Amino acid sequence: MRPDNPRVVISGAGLFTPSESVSNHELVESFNAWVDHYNAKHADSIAAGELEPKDYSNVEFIEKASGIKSRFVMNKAGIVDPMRMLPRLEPRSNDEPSVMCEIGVTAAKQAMEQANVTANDIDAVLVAASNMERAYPAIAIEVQADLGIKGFAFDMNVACSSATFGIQQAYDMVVSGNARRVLMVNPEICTGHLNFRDRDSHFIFGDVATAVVIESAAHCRSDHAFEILDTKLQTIFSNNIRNNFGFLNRATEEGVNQSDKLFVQEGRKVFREVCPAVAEQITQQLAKMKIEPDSLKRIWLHQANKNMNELIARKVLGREPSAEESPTILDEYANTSSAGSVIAFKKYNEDFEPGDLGILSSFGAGYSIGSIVLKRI
Ligand code: CO8
Repeated sequence: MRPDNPRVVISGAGLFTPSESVSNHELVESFNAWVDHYNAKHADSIAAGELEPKDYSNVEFIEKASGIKSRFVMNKAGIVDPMRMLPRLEPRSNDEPSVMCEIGVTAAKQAMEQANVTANDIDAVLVAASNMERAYPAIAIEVQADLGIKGFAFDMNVACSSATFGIQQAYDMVVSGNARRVLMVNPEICTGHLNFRDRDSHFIFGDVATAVVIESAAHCRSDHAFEILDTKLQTIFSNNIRNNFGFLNRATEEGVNQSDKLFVQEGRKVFREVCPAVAEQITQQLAKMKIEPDSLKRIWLHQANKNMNELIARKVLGREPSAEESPTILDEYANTSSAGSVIAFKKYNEDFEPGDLGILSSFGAGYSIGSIVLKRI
């Protein structure tokens, strides 16, 4: 696509998986205990028709609607406690690494090891994620300092597409010569902004961190590199996935702690609008590159919903995708926002031979869609 540019590669990928996980059964048990408590507490208002009773959640529904069986989390006890239903993360002093920095650095070290690079080889750090645990200083600068990297660093947020947008930023920095190598990190603590009391979405997300190193092929010392043949980004404004948490909340006190300050979505609309847009973007991108969809060895899709991924892969390939062609990690990890497609890439690329092609794609709030065509070199 860009014949005059230097060739750029993803030379290493890393993954941090929390040690704790919550099964659908455990999540539903805690949700239903809270429902019983809520309905008993408001029995009079419910009987008077002033308040709707809450409905139970259901393990079978969750697995059928989403494909999710469990999710890794930073703190299980707080989430499954029906009187709390949110993670409990101990406060840290300003002299300790922040939680996002800590898990990001763990993933970053793995990516750097696979890329066969040290801190001195890297010139820029991006932390790209769907939420940041503080406004400033940037988590990326903290990660940079923790790893002893010189140069510059900044945070960016494109919700579920943060990683693919981050890869394109890194690609551009390498092509322009502004950085020899870029470390792009995705610490996603989704349970911190998930409403565990919302029956429609309480099962969707988990926590994780991923990282990749991006550099020119000429500098690459990795025996595990994938050339970035093309990147394509698209955004289309939508309120169907939204979180109104922000620094102005305190200026309108009546809104503080309301449910719109957490993840909210119109899941059906998202499904209907996003799937065709993603399939079309990938199809057009491949056509422009004269790549037959059938010649792709793998599609590493964003991991939001099993049915969504089957539909997108079917539209792109024009036939039923096999489990090897479009792997899922969703059953075990749930939706981990921007990290999902990178987890799929990390876990399912060992069988690639030089010349094999794949596409890594994300989609989510914004709406935002990113697709990166990769070739094993
Ligand atoms: N248990 C039992 N029944 C339920 C439950 C439940 N937990 N939840 C809903 N139901 C019921 C509903 O009440 C409804 O009943 P009825 O038919 O009687 O009205 C029925 O089940 C069907 O409900 P839905 O129509 O909502 O169910 P769907 O089949 O559409 O499945 C999904 C719901 C799984 C949410 C599906 O719509 C979906 O996956 N949509 C796409 C979502 C998506 O991909 N979103 C991307 C968001 S991620 C992103 O962009 C990043 C944001 C930043 C990260 C945030 C971190 C927190």
